Amino acid sequence: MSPGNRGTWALIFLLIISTLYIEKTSSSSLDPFAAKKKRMSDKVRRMFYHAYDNYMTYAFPHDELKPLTKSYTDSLSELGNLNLEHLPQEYNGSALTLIESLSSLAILGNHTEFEKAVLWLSENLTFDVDARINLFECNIRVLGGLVSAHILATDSTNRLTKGMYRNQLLVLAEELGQRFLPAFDTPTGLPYAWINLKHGVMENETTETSTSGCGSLILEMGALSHLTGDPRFESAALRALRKLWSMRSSLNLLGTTLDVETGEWIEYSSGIGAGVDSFYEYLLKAHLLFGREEFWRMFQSAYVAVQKYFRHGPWYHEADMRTGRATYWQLTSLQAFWPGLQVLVGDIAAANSSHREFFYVWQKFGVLPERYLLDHQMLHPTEKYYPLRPEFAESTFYLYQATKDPWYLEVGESIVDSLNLHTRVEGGFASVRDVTTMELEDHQHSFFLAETCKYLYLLFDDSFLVNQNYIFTTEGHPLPIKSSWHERLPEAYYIPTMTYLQSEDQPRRASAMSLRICPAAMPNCINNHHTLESVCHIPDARVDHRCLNDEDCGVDSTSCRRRSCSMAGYCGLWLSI
Ligand code: DMJ
Repeated sequence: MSPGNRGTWALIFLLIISTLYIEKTSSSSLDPFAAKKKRMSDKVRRMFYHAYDNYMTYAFPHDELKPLTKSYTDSLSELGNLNLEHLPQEYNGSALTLIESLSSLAILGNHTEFEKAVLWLSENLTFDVDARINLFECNIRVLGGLVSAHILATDSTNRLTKGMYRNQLLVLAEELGQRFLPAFDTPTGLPYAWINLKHGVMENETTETSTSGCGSLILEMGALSHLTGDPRFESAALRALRKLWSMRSSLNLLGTTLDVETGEWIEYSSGIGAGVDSFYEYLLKAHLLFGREEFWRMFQSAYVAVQKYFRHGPWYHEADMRTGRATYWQLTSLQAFWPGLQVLVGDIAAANSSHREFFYVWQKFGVLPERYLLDHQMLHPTEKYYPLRPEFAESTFYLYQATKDPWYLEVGESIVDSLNLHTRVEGGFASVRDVTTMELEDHQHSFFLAETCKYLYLLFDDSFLVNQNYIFTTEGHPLPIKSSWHERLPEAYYIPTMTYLQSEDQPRRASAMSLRICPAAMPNCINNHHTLESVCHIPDARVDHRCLNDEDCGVDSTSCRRRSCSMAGYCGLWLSI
């Protein structure tokens, strides 16, 4: 070996030794708890990149990855399109999974990939395509993904883009928002569920839509109006939401599907799952993001009605909006977001008890089945699938944020293990077709990158949340809470023991995750947030709790169950609902 070679080998040897030393000292300097969190966040990071890299290799710029065959699907026009009608001939995708990954890349601190993605999208993405898309899906995934990434790109603390950013994502978002507007041109203001991005509403288009379809547009479209100064997006979404709310029954319940031309309900039965879920979520989050009391009032009434008519212990069944009578007794995978929403509202005990039931079902099957029949204690015969949904991980993240109980980290670890065991394949992560056999399906949904991986990562590493308060859209895209977007920040947000920052965009710690949101009508909770009343509480008509009939009784604050009048004339939890 020549002296030159010897020198090179010595240098390589020294480098290896010092790298090993740095790794050893940096992980051993962490306490076991922090080391575990670090190990888990690294594991989730690797999951995200396994899904992302495979998408970029085999599917980009198409919409989603087919991980089993290492190919792609242009699925934007298929989302929500159960009958696969009017599929486009000339559509080659909109890089849906890349758009959905932007905010996750930002959270993982991957500036290079974020910047590359922004450049590609600004040079190549167009919405002038002859594709019929579902307004709700396109709004939460594409518009939400773009708007959130735009805000993150312009936030100097993230340093995501090195001076190359000239609002390209906002320009794209605005173009998309404009293409949404014709959908709202109905006598009721309720938008069509489907719109062709190039040609607008198609002839003979179905007039049927869902409650979540027209009631969960306000975050993305409202944010777009705030960012562009064009009020049309927010107005359209707000008009639809107000109309929808005006259609509630005297019990403050809504149905699941309706007609946008007539404003009549089609399906009167509803719950907190499919077709309705994000409607509730957006009432509360719109209040947090825009600070409007109107949203809070709607949410409060809607939430109380859910607790009163759908809740049965830790479970939620469905009920007829007109009578409040139970219709279907089912647990669905989508319902698992509810405990997370309850954390935002301060109902931690209720959130915890439902979350435990979902975990029980998760453990029973290894993942959450799409539908489980509570009354028969069996799986729904045709809905045995698990398409990598995020809702249970999402609630686990919120509950850990609120309680810091390490048990939720164990739940998170068990989710991560199950996903790796059952759904990880060489070409990405595949959906489960049947939870009883763990047979896989050739589809990696974009929300796996936008939500599932993101919530799991944030569960173990929440450093992204330290300097800024965010709400997460229903697709997991973060939007910062800025006082400049607030119509009026209600007093109920302010807790005197907190140290408030003074900058314009962050005048106070208004995080729904670190503080509990109190009903505005309950001033006590401002001073002592440990003795918060549950938001579902409705006092009995008389202070001595005497009654003539059930109508004189309210809702119990701890269990959120409706009290009824006993034969002796006292309000109490005598009968289960
Ligand atoms: C996501 O697209 C959103 O969370 C939506 O609100 C409903 N669920 C899917 C993922 O399960």
